[in-house]
Amino acid sequence: MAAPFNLQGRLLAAGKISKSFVNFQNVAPKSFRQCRTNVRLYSSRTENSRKFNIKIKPALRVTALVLGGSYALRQAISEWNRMKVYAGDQARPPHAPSRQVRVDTDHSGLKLTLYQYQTCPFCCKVRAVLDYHGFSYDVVEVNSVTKKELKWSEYKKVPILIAEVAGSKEEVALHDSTVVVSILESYLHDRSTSLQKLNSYYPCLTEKVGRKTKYDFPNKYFVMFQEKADLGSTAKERSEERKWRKWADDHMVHMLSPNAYRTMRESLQSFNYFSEVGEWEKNFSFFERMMVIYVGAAVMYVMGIILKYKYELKDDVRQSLYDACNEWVKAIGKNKQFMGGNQPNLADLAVYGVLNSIEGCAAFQDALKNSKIGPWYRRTKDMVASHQGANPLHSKTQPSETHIAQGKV
Ligand SMILES: N[C@@H](CCC(=O)N[C@@H](CS)C(=O)NCC(=O)O)C(=O)O
Repeated sequence: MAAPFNLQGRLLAAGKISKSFVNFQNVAPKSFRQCRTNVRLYSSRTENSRKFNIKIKPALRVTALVLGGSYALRQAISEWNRMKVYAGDQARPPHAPSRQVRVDTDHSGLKLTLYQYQTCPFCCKVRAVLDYHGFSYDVVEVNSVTKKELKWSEYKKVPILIAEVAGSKEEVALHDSTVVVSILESYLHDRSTSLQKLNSYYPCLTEKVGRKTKYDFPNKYFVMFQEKADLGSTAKERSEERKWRKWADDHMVHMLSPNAYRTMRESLQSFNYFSEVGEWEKNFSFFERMMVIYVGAAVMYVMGIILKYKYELKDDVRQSLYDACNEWVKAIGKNKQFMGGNQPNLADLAVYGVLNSIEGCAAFQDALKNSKIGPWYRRTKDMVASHQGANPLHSKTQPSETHIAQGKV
């Protein structure tokens, strides 16, 4: 076949450009013609309106001005309200907490409200950090079907943590479990930087994929701290901590669905467990609850199979779960209690949170029996339940006007 001699044809043949590029090139001149027509139309319209303008009566002008002005004002107010809603400000309606966690020794000065699903692994991660550090907080259980508790928020995922410095009346809505954890940790190390400021260090990139919005927070594994802050760990340890926090999100979490919903029977058992600990009886009507349990179990059984292939789990998905558990225990090493040494670090709490979400499922019991994770899991659970990380809340730098030379842990 003769080689095409136009440039487009050559590039296409050489694979340097795609067919869609060529298609775009082909429509471009048409759009350009359309564009020129539009310009002509526009200029004749402005010409007409100029003539009309000359004849317009003053009263008519005032009316137009008032109408136009009030329309603009209404638009501005609704835009302002929308922004307030997004910032999770006054527009967030009060929700009676489903549960309140109170820790006597909490001196953080923060009023926290967690919007969550009880057994969502990302929410469990956040609760692990809140409990370990001994924060008091309110929990608002979100109805996963109607999501009515999140109507005020543009971000429709859980967890969302609303944080308010006591007495300030200014609250900030923190999104994404990893960002929430990094912000809380940063705050514990330096209370001179406001939560709003800390939140601004984690910009959110959004991307529309079909009807869904994807969120990305490129900084999320970094804890922000002042240059001179003593974090009690080396840069290498912090890099290791980041690596395993990411592993918890990108690997361990993908073990959950194929294992918790491995068979229809297991899927139903898992959903009944979620219903029990999530107090669905309180949060759903009877029919909603039955629908979520039975339809949810069936849907998630199918999803479990899809996810098994997507994340390339072994034929026996349990084996992949055991492998992940053993990989984690191996990463901690024989001489350490936790990855963080004598105390759990954020990676310990992340892996713990993820596994904690399926604690009542058969998959978790099997993992305890057939992998080496048990002793570490129980140690971490004890540390979390007894708020062993609460001390930093008292010993942190007090709010001050000092420099902000934040770095990344
Ligand atoms: N990367 C997010 C993921 C959060 C997420 O996907 N949460 C799920 C619940 S487990 C959710 O809210 N999905 C949306 C829905 O239920 O409609 C995080 O770490 O917080």
